[in-house]
Amino acid sequence: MNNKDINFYSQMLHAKSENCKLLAILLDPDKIIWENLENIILKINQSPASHVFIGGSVVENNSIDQLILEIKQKTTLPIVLFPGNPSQISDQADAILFLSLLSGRNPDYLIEHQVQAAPILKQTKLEIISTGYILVESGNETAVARVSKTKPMDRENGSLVLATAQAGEMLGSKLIYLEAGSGAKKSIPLTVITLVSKNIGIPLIVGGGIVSLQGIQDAYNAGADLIVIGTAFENNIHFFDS
Ligand code: 1GP
Repeated sequence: MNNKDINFYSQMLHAKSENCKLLAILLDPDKIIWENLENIILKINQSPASHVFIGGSVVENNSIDQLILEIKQKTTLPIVLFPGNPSQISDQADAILFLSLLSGRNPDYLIEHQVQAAPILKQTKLEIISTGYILVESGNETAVARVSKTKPMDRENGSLVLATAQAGEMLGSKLIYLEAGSGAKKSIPLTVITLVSKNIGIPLIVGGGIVSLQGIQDAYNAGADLIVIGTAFENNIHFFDS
């Protein structure tokens, strides 16, 4: 069966219940070199990726629709929007992470962008997945912190990260995304991944600063259901070759 016949959230629930791990490669439309796209997709098809995520904190070009159409011609992997703001919505994708930045206290990223996005999303066929998005301190200022003007959570304070994730679940989030930030020096502490995954009932996405295959394995072992790899693949499309 084509994996597009199964919706994204069902895949996430299945991954969590069956302990079969998922992997998303994140493509930032601003950073894609179009001449390389064919090779990039070829390498994605050869990799263990189960999904392609599309998005970025500041996507400045208007090429998301075109990028997705091009990608869809060359892969059957589901395409999930991971938008930095409502301008990054595209009906060409299969699903969208409808994010609320729960770690921050900036109302624009908690609810304002979502209000702006709702009427646009109503016009699309996208599968919409409410996602509690939690930014955790990672050793350097990341684009998410800069653009959202919010502080990341203390990486040593796992219980506060957990309480935030649980609040998200109680508010109706269907997924929790623990984010260290793209290009983070330090990825999410394994202890925090384990604490959160063991104490929420919804699937867990982990991303930011994972730069080795061992790092992926460690985050899976700690309890991540889906891992997002952006920078490591962007810098080296042979990242998954071994
Ligand atoms: C960023 O979690 C993703 O939102 C991926 O981060 O670019 O560090 O892999 P990296």
